[in-house]
Amino acid sequence: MNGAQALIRTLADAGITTCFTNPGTSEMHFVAALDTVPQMRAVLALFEGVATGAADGYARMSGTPAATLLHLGPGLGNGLANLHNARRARVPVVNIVGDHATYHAQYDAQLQSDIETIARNVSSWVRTSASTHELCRDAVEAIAAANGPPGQVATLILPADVSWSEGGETAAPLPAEAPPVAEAAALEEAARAIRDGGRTAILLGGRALREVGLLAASRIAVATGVKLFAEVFPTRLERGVGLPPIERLAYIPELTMVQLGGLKHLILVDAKAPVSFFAYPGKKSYLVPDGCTVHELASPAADVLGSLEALVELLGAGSVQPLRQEPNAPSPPQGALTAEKVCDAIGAVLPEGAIVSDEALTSGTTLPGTTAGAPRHDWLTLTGGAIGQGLPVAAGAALACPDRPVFALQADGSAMYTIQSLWTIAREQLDVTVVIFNNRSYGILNVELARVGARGDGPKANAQLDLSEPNLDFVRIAAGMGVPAVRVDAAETLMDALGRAVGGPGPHVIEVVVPPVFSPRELRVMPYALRALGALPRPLAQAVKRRVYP
Ligand SMILES: Cc1ncc(C[n+]2csc(CCOP(=O)(O)OP(=O)(O)O)c2C)c(N)n1
Repeated sequence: MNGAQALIRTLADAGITTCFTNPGTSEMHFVAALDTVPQMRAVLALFEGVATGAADGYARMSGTPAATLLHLGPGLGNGLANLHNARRARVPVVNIVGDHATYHAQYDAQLQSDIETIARNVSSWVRTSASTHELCRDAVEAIAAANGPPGQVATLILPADVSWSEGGETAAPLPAEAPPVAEAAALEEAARAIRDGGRTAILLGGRALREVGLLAASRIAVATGVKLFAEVFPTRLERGVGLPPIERLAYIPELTMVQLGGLKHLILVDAKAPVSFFAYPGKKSYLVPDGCTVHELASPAADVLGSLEALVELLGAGSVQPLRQEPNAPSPPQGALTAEKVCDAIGAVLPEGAIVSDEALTSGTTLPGTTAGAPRHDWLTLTGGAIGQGLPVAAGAALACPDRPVFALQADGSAMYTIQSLWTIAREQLDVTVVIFNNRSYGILNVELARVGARGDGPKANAQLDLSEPNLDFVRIAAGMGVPAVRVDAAETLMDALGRAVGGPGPHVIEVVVPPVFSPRELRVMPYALRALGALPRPLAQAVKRRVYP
């Protein structure tokens, strides 16, 4: 066996059976070796950001890492934004990054670069394998690091001669260590905070947003009256009929502060204390209210579910019935399309077992409300804020769960970062329905322009946020990559198109042409309205918040 053959076998033996690739010359022995290991599925992506985002989506849904195969520093660099999102999602990813042969490095050939420096930004484990003999031992260490918990990005750099040389030796997977349950002191502290009587909330993130965690947290909430929140951008939120509903923290900090207002205790479970996504002149970055004490029940490295269940026991809430979402679908919309009507339509048709990759951004503002009472489904979001994640994550999720329908709810600007995903979705014949909200703008940046207090919205500034001239034609773009597509601008035709998509296997693209969610007038008053919100009494502020951000 050469190094590459042993490496692929070692990956497969450790449960890594999918590799998202975009190879080059230095990876040719790895490519050639793929056929020697039948368990390994190799999926070509036409841009590295598609490969890394697909690995993220795959891990979110399967719980096991996928591998990526990337070409030296530039290839890894192209994949960085979605590795950043994967890091923030705390999911396992194992990158195999090809490099020049060890003896070639001294010549500083054209593609030579400092791969480790690029890798370190997103990877908590980085190593350049020094010899064929050591390669697979390095690989099992990479896999163990990726698996965590918490899940992490691990990057194994594979020099071409380490890959092609004979003498490869497979290595057995390293035993996984069981993560610790919260210590008695942390459990007692959380229980005391909950019994204290002041307004208390539990903020759930990461793995706590899966069914078992939600059920445990809901038992606590029903038994004690604490409020439950989900982090703003969950990795994977299990929701819909029969599961405990949970309110997500808002993206806009003024709205988050309404949600958190008056809190005396905030208990973190696999989540960080909330901070504002960006700094805004004169506004707070740290969103925990003054006077609120933060308690960490379980860090991302802990046994998160075991810790929640231990707290249920401590509070004597084991026999309490959790809250369960009732069915509740919006009526099918009618007439000229708006983003809100599209969100209603999604809520009306979302089928049982759907996986939703949500990168709808401003157009999806009302989605949390319109889909809350849909049949049970999973919701995957933009964990790291680096756009261009939605389509690759949808592809990876569909590969991980071939029996489940996947919906990519996708803003137009973000779609264009990794639009090549459509080609992979077509080639692998994945059951993905892509709904592209074509509002012909970087809508959220118009909001941000108003909010940061930047003066001046001259023609040059506006042109940076405008996607018309020329209008993007997603029907032709999709068709050119092998995905059948339709464009709709009326609610009735949208319902027909969604009906066809739900009724038959994908892939499908539905381009919906919608106006931006916020009109220029609303954008002008927004900063003042948000400021006024902070001055309202909490119940009133809550009611207003729920109208704009359900
Ligand atoms: C990798 C990366 N580049 C740039 C940005 C900055 N950015 C944030 S939102 C956005 C535009 C989003 O527009 P679109 O996807 O059309 O959604 P809309 O805001 O119109 O709903 C940009 C460029 C980012 N977050 N990530």
